[in-house]
Amino acid sequence: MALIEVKVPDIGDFDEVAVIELLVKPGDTVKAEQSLITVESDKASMEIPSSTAGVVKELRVALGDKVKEGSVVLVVEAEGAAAVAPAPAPAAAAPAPVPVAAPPVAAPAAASGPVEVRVPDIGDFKDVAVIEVFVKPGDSIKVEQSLITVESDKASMEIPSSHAGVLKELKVKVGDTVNIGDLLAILEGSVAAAPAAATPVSAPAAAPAAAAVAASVSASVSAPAAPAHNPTTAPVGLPHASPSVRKFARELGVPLDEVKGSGVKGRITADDIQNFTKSVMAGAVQTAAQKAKAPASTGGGGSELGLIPWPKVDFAKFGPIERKEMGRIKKISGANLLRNAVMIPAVTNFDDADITELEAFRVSTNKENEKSGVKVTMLAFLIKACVAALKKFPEFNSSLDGDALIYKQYFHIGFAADTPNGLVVPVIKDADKKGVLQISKEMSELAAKARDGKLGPADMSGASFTISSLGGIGGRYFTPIINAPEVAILGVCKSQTEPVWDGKAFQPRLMLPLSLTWDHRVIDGAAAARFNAYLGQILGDFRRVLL
Ligand code: CAO
Repeated sequence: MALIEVKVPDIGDFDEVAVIELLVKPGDTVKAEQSLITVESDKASMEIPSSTAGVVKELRVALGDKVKEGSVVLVVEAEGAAAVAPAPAPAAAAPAPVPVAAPPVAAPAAASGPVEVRVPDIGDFKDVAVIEVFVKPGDSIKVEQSLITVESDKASMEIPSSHAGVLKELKVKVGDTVNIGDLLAILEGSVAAAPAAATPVSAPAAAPAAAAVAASVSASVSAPAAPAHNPTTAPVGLPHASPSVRKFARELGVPLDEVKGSGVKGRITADDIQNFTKSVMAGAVQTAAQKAKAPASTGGGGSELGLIPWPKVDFAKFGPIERKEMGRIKKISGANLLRNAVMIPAVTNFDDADITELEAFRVSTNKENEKSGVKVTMLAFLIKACVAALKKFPEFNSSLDGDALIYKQYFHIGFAADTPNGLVVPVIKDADKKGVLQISKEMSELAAKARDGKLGPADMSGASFTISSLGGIGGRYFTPIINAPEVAILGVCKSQTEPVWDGKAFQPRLMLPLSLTWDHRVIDGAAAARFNAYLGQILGDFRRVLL
C-alpha cells in the first residue's frame, strides 16, 4: 500500500484560496474524484476532489488555511498502485488539461450601441445551471459586476459582465443551463469592455490548464474577465455555502438566504441546513414563504396544513348524480369559513336565557305598533343586549393584530342572513346609538336587500361582533364559526317553554338557547361563561341595559 500525497491541482489563476470546509477526516475511505475540501475565493467556491482512492491517513490542511496549486491536502493510503493518479488533476473534473481557447465572447473594447454579454470560457464544463440572477432590466451594470451564478455538481461561480452599461435585456433565468458563448444579456450605452474580456486569451499564459479541474471553471471565468477585481468585495447576494451544501438545500427546498451559517465567516454548512429543516418541521421557525402565507390577523401563525388530499370519488358509480357549480357567495363564504375554522382555536359555550318577560313585552309592543309597520324582532333585542355585554367585556369586541389587540370603541353588529344564494352577514352600524325599533327596521331592510342580492360591500363590512340566529327555524344549540377578524360570535336557536325550578316549584319559562363561540387566543373560558351569564341577566330583565 502506497502513501500518496493528494495535492491541490491547477486551480487556474487563483493564488491562495481559503479552505472553508473539510469534507473528509482521517480514517475515511475516499473514492477517486470524491470531494475532499471546499475552497473559496471572493467570486467562487469549489470542491477539490481526490486524485486517488484509498483511506485518509492524515489531513494536512485546516479550516482557514490558504492553499494554492501544489499544496498538500491530505495523505491517502492508496488501494493499489494502479489507483494512484499520475497527476493531482482530478480525473472526473477534466480527464486532461484543456488549454483555454479564445472564447467566442470577445467583445469590442469599447462600444456605444447595444453590446452582447456572453458566457466566457468556463473551462470544460457543459450545461451548467443558472442558480441565481443578480440583475434585472434597467439596472446599471459595471464592468466585472456579477450577473448570474451558475453551478455544476462541483462548483458554483459568478459570471461577471464584460462591459458596463444599462441592462436592456436579460437572456437567461434561474433554471436555464448555459454553455460557453451563450448570450446572457444585452447592454446599452456600453462604455468599455473589461480589458481581459476583450482579450480573454491573455489568461492562458497564467493558467495554462485552467480547465483541468472543477475549480478551474471559476478561474477561467474570473481570470479573463476580472483582471483587477477587488478581493474584499463580498459576493453579491450569494449566501456563503459550498456547491454540495447548495445542492443539499435545493433538494430539501431550504431557502439558503434564510439559513444562519455557523461555519467560518458565517458559512452555511450541511449541519446548518439540517438544523434549519428540523426547526421548520418542529414549528420553531417559519420560512419567509410560510410567513407570507399566514394571514396577518393570526399574528404570524399558521401555514400549510400538510393534509392528505381530498378524497376523489366517482359518485356516478354509486347512482345517478347531477353536478352544479357553487354560486359566487357560497365560494367566497366557504373559503372564509374554512380559514376561520382552521386558523382560530375556537371554543363554544352553551347557556340558556330566560326570555319569558322579554317575549311578552315584544309581543305586546308589536301589538301596540301594529300600524307602524315595524315589527320588533327578538334578534333586535339580542343585538341591544349584546352591545351591553360587549361594553362590559370589551375583549369580545376586539380583533387580533399580530401580538396586539385592537379594542373597538364602536359597536357594529353583524347578523347572519340566509338567502337563496347563500349566507351573507349584513351589519347594523352603531347599534349602541340606536333603539330596538330602529334596529328592527334596519334589520328588516337589510334582510330584504340580502334576499334580493342587493347588499353592497358597505352593508356587509365593519362588524365588530356577529349574531347568527336560527331562532325562526329551530334547533337547540350549534357551534357557529367566528367571522374573522372578529373574536366571538353568538349563535341563537329556537326558544322553548321549559320547566325551570324556582326553588319551590317548576315554573314554565321561555328559554332561549345561546351558543357563544370565542377565540381562545383572546378570550378565556371564564370570561365566556361570564359573558353568557351577563347576557342571560339582561335578556331576563331588559331594564339592566339602562344601567
Ligand atoms: N325563538 C323562537 N322563535 C323565534 C326566534 C327564537 N329565537 N327568533 C325568531 N323567532 C320567530 C319570530 O318571532 C318569527 O315568528 P313570527 O313570524 O310568529 O313573529 C319567526 O321566528 C321568523 O323570524 P325571522 O327568522 O323571520 O326573523 P328573525 O328576526 O328571527 O331573523 C334573519 C331574521 C334574517 C336573521 C333570519 O331570517 C335568517 O336569515 N336566519 C338564518 C340565519 C342563519 O342562517 N344562520 C346560520 C348561520 S351558520 O350557517
